[in-house]
Amino acid sequence: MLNKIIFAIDEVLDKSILDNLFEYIYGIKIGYPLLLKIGVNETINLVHNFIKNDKEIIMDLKLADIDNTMKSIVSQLEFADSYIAHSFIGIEGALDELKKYIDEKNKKLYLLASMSHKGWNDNFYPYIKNVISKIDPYGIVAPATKLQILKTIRKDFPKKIIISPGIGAQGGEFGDALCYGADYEIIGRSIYTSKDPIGKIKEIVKLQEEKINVCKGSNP
Ligand code: NUP
Repeated sequence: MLNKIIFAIDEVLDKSILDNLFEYIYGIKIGYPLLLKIGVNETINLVHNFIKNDKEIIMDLKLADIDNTMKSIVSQLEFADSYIAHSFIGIEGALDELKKYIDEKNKKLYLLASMSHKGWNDNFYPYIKNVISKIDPYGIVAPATKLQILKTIRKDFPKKIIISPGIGAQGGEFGDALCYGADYEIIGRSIYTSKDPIGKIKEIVKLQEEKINVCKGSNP
């Protein structure tokens, strides 16, 4: 079975529901909404089975500050495997030290290359691309709502892991990002607002598989 879903949990949900989704999920992405609603310890309890079984836990706080502040944030969230930071903050005094710190802890850094909302300005992409090339993160976040920019980012960074949000609730179609170069699709509301999250995630996996079968071999 295809295992290409990173589940974005931005709402409090029942631990038993989450545990029932286990086999369909590659990893979990946690951000401010959940951390602020239930706190760090409750969040750890909620995703306990995923931590225990080595599923990737991605902390999406879109770090965008000076090095010292970002390192302090990361040090308080060591249950995570990976951290997402903005690229626009630049290298010296920010991403250089953050990357070093995360490397020392054997954790992973993802940098945002472009965002999924309409107002994000991709005219700055050449600057962002330069920052990403110099920092050399483990992975990149790139939007499923803008498939051409996703394709460009994949071409510019052929070896990086690309994770892609904007599917379902934001309009992207399930499976499209996988065809345009993403390794994983980040999906939140489509699953956790469904009355039948397990039925929904099974349906999503099926749609992803169908899309991949069609685009495989072709060059979108
Ligand atoms: O460009 C981005 N767009 C985006 O939606 C970068 C992100 N990190 N996200 C996050 O992905 C967003 O904060 C949310 O946690 C998730 C998408 O969730 P949903 O729209 O599927 O509910």
